[in-house]
Amino acid sequence: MVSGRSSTARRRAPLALKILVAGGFGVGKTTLVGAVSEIRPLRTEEDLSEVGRPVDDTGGVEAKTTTTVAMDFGRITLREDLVLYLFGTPGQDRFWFLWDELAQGSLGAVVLADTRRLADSFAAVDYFERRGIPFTVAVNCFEGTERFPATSVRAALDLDAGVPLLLCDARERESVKTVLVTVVEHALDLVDPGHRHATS
Ligand SMILES: Nc1nc2c(ncn2[C@@H]2O[C@H](COP(=O)(O)OP(=O)(O)OP(=O)(O)O)[C@@H](O)[C@H]2O)c(=O)[nH]1
Ligand SMILES: [Mg+2]
Repeated sequence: MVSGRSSTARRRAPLALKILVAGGFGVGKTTLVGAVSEIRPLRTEEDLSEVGRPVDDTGGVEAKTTTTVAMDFGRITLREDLVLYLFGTPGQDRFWFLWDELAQGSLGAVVLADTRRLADSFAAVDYFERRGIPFTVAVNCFEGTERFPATSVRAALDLDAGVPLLLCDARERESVKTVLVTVVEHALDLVDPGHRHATS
């Protein structure tokens, strides 16, 4: 039987997966989405104002002048039949109410971490653990910061043995792509242990 246009189109449609990019305030989420997105990333940056000072914890990132107030959005084609839609979460506590909405339908998540302020990533790790959303931790290596062995970071974050942890530079496309491939592989391993490696 000759297949119609719609079935051909269906066959060719790439697999689209939703990935969250989470982590504490100023850890590099917006930077990460911008580094890999092949479309102009949607950003929702607002100035960090004096009004927000009492509620926004800017300790350690005093040079930061803006913050994400809703989400970042970007897209990357990992392979011709595999597209990722990236949703960056806002980093500050006052935006927690948005997370459940953003997390809906996501395959997995990256938790970005900064070793100078690891505790800022605890909430994101807890969030994904509680909801059973597969996640990978990526330590964003800012220049001049001390490098800690992966085992210490794992212990500090109290990660389960199966959770991948890797180092990255959120500004570097290739580095971020490696993180995203790890997220997808890990998530697919959990949801479908028999899957053929979708990103290889
Ligand atoms: N040196 C260095 N600077 C970085 C890196 N990643 C991000 N930055 C800088 O750190 C600052 C914070 O980055 P953002 O990407 O806005 O962080 P964020 O996690 O989106 O912040 P919020 O949305 O406010 O929580 C920006 O000034 C970036 O240019 C990095 O890997 N190395
Ligand atoms: Mg941001």
